[in-house]
Amino acid sequence: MKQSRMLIPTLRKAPSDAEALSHKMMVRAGYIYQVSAGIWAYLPLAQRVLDKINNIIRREMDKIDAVETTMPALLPADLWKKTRRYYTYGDNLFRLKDRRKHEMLLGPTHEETYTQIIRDSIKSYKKLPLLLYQIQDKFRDEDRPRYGLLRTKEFIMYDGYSFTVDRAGLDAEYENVAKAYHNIFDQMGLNYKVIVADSGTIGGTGSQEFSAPAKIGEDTIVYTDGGYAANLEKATSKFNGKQQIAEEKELTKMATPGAHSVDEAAESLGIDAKQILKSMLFMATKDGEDEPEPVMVLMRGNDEVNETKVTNALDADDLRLATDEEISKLLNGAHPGSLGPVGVGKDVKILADNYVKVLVNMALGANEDGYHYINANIDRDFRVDQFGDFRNVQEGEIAPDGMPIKFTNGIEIGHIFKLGTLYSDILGAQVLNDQGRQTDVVMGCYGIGVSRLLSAVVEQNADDNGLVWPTSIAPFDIHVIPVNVKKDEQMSLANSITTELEDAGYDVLIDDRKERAGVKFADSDLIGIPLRVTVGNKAKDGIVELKLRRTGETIEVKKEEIVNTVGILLKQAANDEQSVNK
Ligand code: 9G3
Repeated sequence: MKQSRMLIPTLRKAPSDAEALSHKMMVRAGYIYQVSAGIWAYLPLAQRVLDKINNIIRREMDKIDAVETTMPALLPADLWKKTRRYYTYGDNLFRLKDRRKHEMLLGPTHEETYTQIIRDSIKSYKKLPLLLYQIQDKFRDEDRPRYGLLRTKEFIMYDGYSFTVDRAGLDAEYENVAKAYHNIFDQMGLNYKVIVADSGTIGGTGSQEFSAPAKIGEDTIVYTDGGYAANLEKATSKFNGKQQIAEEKELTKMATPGAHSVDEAAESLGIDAKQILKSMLFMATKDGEDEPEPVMVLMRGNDEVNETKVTNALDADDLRLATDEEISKLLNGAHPGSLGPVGVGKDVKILADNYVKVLVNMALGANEDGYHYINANIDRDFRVDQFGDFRNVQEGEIAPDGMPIKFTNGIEIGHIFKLGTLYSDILGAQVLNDQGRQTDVVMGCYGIGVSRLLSAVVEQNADDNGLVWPTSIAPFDIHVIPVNVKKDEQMSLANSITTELEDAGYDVLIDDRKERAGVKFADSDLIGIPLRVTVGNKAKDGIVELKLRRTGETIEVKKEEIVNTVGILLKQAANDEQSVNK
């Protein structure tokens, strides 16, 4: 392929608003172009990487009898109203109307659509199991799109759906897909962790998240060297609270002028933050109930609340902090900085983290600005409706596998779910089973963030000079660079090498542009093709230079040895990339 015919608008500098390495480098290397906030165009080099990733996915899907489809992105709202997701997904859902004012939406995922097709097409268990998938744009109106392709309003997703007559069938498909995911990510040379994830709003039971460690990742992965891994929403640690032994002292109201944070209160009262109870007021909404329910959550002063754990404990759809007005109304004039459970009426549900249970003589907000109580005790001075694990685990605590907890950030690249009959029940997808009885089809759903994968690979592989692609998904295998296109011996050797390598089955990009050598080499480093063949002033002796992008390793070879040497170097590079996961 001639570089003079490619569109690769490389830049010397990254866009000023780019923070993530992958955002900076993929824009600078001319792979992607931002059309608008969260809306990106894939330029020719990114297109080629996407094609290679998709072909790896298709190969692995073929192996597990998954069959490819393509669903419409433009969907009628009615099934989404039936599953109520038209309402529960709020502003994230792109809604629109057609010319006849019919309510439509742009698909953020396709459970409803696939279930509808199965409902209308499959009536007998004999036609199951089925494993369907697509690789297609999804639309989610992200509030804060950022980090290039990592969080966008339109993105490419692989989404697969399994349909079986029973749970055992689902377990089998789920295992096949999980294995296929390992093969896909291993072939891409990705470093990733499989974490027991919170199945969150998709419902169903059981799910696994595939997360690629990266500084910029928005997921916090909790892991140990013993193999435990979970995302922060799910992570738990061995309870190590010790029951405090002290007689209950008299509840006393103390003036703590200007103390609004835990530390200020601890300072003002001269006690340890661990003895201070942090109280937060949330408003929880369950789909269908229009009135949010006020919930106070109590936590040790040095702990952080995990809102997903609270949301799951309440079986709520949405949870948010109460506004100052709501706080004032519900806790008669209380100030957000000195909330507490003492005197709080039954109209506010009170949850407390397990570590609160063992505390005695606590200090906490008096629901009055500038005042706190000391020596507050559970049952005597305030009620707790429900204890539970509502806190974020902290580094160093002991994980369920007995090892100390470590944190890292990760990019969610895949997520697989056991849905059960959630959607087939609501939408009426049933089959006659082998007993002649109607039964809801059992489903699983499986996702890979395909466009997000580009960023994950870049985050894990780029260096200061630009992108470094694993050989399995590089846009080209080899970058042939005639240093001076005006010199016949260089251009003709470069062309013959290109033809020879293409005939040997390699994807070759030849930089035939009339550019200075410095520009060509800088662009070549940016683009990140794994192996470069430089045809310079030794062309007249039939000698060229090979250079591996990842290691910078350079060797000179005679033109007769090129195909052979290239084969050895690329095979070695591929092996090195696979070992990252072993
Ligand atoms: C929505 C919007 C955003 C969403 C969803 C629905 C995430 C939604 C979860 C899933 C579950 C699986 C099939 C492939 C694998 C993931 N964000 N999810 O359902 F309407 Cl606006 O997408 N779907």
